[in-house]
Amino acid sequence: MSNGLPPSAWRPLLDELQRDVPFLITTHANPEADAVGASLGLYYLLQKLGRRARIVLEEPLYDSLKYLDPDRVCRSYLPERRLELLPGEVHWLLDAGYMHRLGKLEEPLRAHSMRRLCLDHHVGNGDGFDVALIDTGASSTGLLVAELWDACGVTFTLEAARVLYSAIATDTGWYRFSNTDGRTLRMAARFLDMGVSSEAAYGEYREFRSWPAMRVIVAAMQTLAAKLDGRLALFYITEESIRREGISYSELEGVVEVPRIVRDVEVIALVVELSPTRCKLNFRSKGGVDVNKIAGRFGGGGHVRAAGAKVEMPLPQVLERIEWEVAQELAASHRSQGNRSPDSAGA
Ligand SMILES: [Mn+2]
Repeated sequence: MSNGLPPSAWRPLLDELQRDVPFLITTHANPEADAVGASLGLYYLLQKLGRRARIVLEEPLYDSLKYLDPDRVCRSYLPERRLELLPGEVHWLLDAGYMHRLGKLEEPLRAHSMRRLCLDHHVGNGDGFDVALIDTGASSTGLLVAELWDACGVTFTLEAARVLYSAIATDTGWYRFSNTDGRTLRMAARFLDMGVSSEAAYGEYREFRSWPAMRVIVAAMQTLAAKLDGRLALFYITEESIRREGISYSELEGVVEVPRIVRDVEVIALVVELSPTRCKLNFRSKGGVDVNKIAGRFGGGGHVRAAGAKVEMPLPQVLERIEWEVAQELAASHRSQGNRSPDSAGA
């Protein structure tokens, strides 16, 4: 049974918290609920410790995540591109181990020499940070922030419990993915015991869409094609359908997950047409295929099981290219696993 890191692992970060300096909390570009929830969880902890802290995101918080931040703590660097640092301010990066994951916020932060801390659960070397605590065994950064509360000996507030519960739940696919372990569930149980509502958290995360968004989703489902013997689920959303229904992109969050329910699907690709020459790609993997690699060939990236990219290419061309790239990757992954006999592939 693992309850996480040994107490000594927290020492360097606890030492940082001894100093009365302001903290600038940041996370990766396009932040999801773990990135935002962990940032807020850390913000509330620093507040409780009597430290000055603020959160600056690259872009304004997505509409779909505003429920996490009722006090409107999160600020954004874009669109004004202004960032004035406080004397002695310490930079704390969450849910990413590389400065380049900050997107457009990287440059202004690199322009200043400041103390840099990193707390993350991704594979990454944490290079260039004065203190980097990277635990790839943690299901989420939210869990690590929660464990930091414990390491500080501070009792959770309800507002912190709420955001950390959502952070952890999101990164574990609401306790379905392979990173769901006892360490994670024991922490989640404490939040539920405090009065966090699992039902409300899920409702805010997923059940927030409008009927116009549902119509766009229905149109998208009608494009869903079983490619490569049904192992690739490929579908798209046209710019025209988004414009006609007048919805925001944040309402399309999670639509890529829908084809997961098909048994034979190994890779899911959803293409969102942004303009006649520009598309956004979303990839998911259910099995052995590394979609981070596939997204990389389109100039994007992410994780092994979830990745994305933006490309300057018309929709029909993107669809063709995706099928080709996924075919290569499926062939490579099955060669290396040797888990599929030629006749089980089906026709
Ligand atoms: Mn995360």
